[in-house]
Amino acid sequence: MENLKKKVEVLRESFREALGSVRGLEELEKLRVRYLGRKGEITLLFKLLKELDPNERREAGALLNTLKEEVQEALNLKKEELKKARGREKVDLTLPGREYSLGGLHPLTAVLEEMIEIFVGLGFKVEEGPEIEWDFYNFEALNIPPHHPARDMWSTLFITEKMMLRTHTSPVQVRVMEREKPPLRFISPGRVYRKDAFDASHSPAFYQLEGLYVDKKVTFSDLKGTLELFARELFGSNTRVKFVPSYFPFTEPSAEMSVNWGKGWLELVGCGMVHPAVFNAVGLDPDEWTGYAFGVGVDRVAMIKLGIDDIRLFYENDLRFLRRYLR
Ligand code: 2NM
Repeated sequence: MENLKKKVEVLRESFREALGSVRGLEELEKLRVRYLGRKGEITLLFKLLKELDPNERREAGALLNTLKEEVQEALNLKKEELKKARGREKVDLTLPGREYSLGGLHPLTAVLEEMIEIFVGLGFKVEEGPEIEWDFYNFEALNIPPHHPARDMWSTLFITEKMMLRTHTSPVQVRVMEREKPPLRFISPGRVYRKDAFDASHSPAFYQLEGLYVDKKVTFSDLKGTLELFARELFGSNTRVKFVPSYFPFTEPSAEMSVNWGKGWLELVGCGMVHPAVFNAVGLDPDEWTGYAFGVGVDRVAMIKLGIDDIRLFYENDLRFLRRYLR
């Protein structure tokens, strides 16, 4: 009996040790056979039971059963552990990577950035400002006093009597002129708002890029040269431009620049020499400073460049449309 107890202890120890060094399911199965198989070490001990006295046999049997259950339990646990580990390692390194979408620029953004790059290349800085503006910056400083009929040129979305959604990005230029000392050379791209219903050529929110150059002795020739260069960069080097007189309250003289496109001309850019009243409003002496300014509708340019005849395509965000113009 004492002999048997010792054997059980020895077996228990050797099993623990062997289990600890098992690395795979096949090794585990071998271990099971070695201890619990038909000729396993524990199975053989059971066969010794019948050589014991019946009263000792009961105690020894319980001892062996406990050992057997212990070993079985430990084997099961280890099996689960190994199965889990094998699942973790089941990675097929030859599979191609999972494709993930990087997305891309909205076609309007792409065209806007192209336009910005042209002016940056010409030495213009980029300035931004608020989309909700004071009457002073959106109108008054731009030589458009309250109740003046020129206000009807913009279908303004008012927030209060003195606050509105900006109808152009000119207020950004007023802010910069107010804040910084010339010479100034910058563009102000951004979103602007008008009280227009959506149709093929109108959107209540659209994009503008305006430019301003203030220095001593700026001439209309400087304006023409810069805008012609812009048109050729944007539409190709054999693009032709023409300037036709126009009217804006904030420039004098004012003009529209048209670009030849197909058989005809497209009015693309409004421009002119900064009106003395604008300089006065921002505290610059109109006898000392001169400047030119211009404004381009980004949506219009993008529609022409991409061959689109409905501005609403830019704002519906139909993925079939957006993907069509992904570059
Ligand atoms: C245009 C056309 C002509 C313009 C004028 C100014 C400022 F602030 F200098 F007075 N900013 N933008 C301007 C001039 C804008 O857009 C069609």
